[in-house]
Amino acid sequence: MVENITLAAFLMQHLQGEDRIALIKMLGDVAEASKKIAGAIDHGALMGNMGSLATENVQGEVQKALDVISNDIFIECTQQSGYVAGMVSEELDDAVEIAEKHHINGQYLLLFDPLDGSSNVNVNISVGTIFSILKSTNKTPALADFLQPGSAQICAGYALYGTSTMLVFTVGNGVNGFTLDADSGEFYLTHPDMQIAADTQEFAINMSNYRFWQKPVQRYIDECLQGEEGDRKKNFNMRWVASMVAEVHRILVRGGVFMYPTDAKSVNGKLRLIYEANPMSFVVEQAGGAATTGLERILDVIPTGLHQRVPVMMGCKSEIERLITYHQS
Ligand code: P6P
Repeated sequence: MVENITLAAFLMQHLQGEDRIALIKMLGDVAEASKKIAGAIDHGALMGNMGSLATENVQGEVQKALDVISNDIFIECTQQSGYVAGMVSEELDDAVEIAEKHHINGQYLLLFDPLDGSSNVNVNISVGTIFSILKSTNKTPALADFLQPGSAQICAGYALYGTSTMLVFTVGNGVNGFTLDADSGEFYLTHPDMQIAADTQEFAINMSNYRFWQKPVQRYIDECLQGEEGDRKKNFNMRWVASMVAEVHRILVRGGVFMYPTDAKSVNGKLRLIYEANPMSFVVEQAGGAATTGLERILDVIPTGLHQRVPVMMGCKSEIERLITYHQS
């Protein structure tokens, strides 16, 4: 804990600019939502909420009970801030429009994945919530307002429901992490100014897709596996949690790269651009890392659909630069 600095105190002391009051309110609401989602997960098995529903989301993925519960909690906690004009959720086909009378103070957009990695909840592995905040030029947002490139984000971050519950976010001047004290219900600054290590010996990728990858990715992984006998002349370690939030958090804390690239099964990869890749890319870049599709900076991609997917490689800048070079040759 850093000098007992609560989230609220940090926001009051550090946020500046025209969006200051809006972000203080919205981040407070996101923190409240993450506390309630953490509680729902903790009690999931006790409440019989660990199973799957008969429904599928827009991605065609079977929804877990906690997917829907987390989605409802997030919307309930954030829709009445007076600043949010619209929302996009991984769990909902269309954008949620907030009546103008409920956001007289501004028109911000909240894009989120309420429970990323939810297939892990019933095996008790860390999951998370990912969120992104944009500004709309229209009091009643149109589809185009949600389809801004990631470089337009004013705030992004995640809640991690792991061995402890954390909230990690950026507003464009660095990344800070807060840990929930369950006894008091307060988030405390525990990870100030998070920075991704300049070098790494750790990569995260689902190796079972090896045969489907394009050559540049196969080359990169082959060299990691060849270790000190190969061109890299150093040994690598591998991790795969199947929970993007947990992987990215590990990379912020101890370095590494996270990869969900194009593969022959899914030409645009698996991860969604506007509420997974963009917010995590903003955080990673603000922590001194890099994030690419292999062909372009993720934050420069112009979205064409609310749920479009994009290839993702992010983390230690030198490793991402190597991957970009391999994709160019
Ligand atoms: P696979 C979770 O479903 C997710 O969207 C990410 O959090 C995670 O990194 C990835 O998919 C896991 O995918 O194919 O290994 O199950």
